[in-house]
Amino acid sequence: MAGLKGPGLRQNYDGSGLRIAIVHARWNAVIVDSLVAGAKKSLLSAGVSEENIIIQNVPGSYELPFAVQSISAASRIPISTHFPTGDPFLSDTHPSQPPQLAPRIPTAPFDAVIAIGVLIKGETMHFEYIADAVTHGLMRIQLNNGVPVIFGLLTVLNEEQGLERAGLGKHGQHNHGEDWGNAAVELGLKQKGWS
Ligand code: DLZ
Repeated sequence: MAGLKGPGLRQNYDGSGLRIAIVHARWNAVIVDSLVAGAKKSLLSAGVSEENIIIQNVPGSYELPFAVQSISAASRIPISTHFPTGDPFLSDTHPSQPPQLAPRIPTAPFDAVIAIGVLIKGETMHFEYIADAVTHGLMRIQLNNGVPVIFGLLTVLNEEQGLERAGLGKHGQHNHGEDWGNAAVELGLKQKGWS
């Protein structure tokens, strides 16, 4: 039975035709790494293949919108328009493109992007400003590009709250990253067509 909170009963979506990017911040790495692992686990169990899960990282949560924008905007343009011989990020040898000109962010299309970061409240207003900017930035990016962005930003008051939501706490809460992986598969499929 579904609980009062959470996304309700899990739907069985087939993610085998999807390509999903996970972009995560490196701040609060123990919590973030567990959330990323949870998201990846859900993607794999929905049938997304390992090679179609691309994981990128940025220093902190404030950098998430820029990275997600780079990936999402490129997702609207076929790879062949950028690079006639394929995606240089994913291949070691790329005859038509000098390595120094190859983009550092993968350009192949993604059906959804999961943005993951953990903001822990401190003694200043820093937390509020970053949480607000990142939240609005990610929403704007998904609406502008038409590529779903899954909101994996935890905004917690202390480390314990973060650990709980990453499945690492004393109270045995589940790993929210798993929900985000499921949401990416569902929205990735719905982005392709609402039937
Ligand atoms: C600076 C900072 C602080 C104080 N706290 C966090 C945090 O809790 N979580 C997080 O993801 N990032 C934090 N950062 C880093 C900023 O997000 C950002 O990387 C820097 O301000 C550089 O733009």
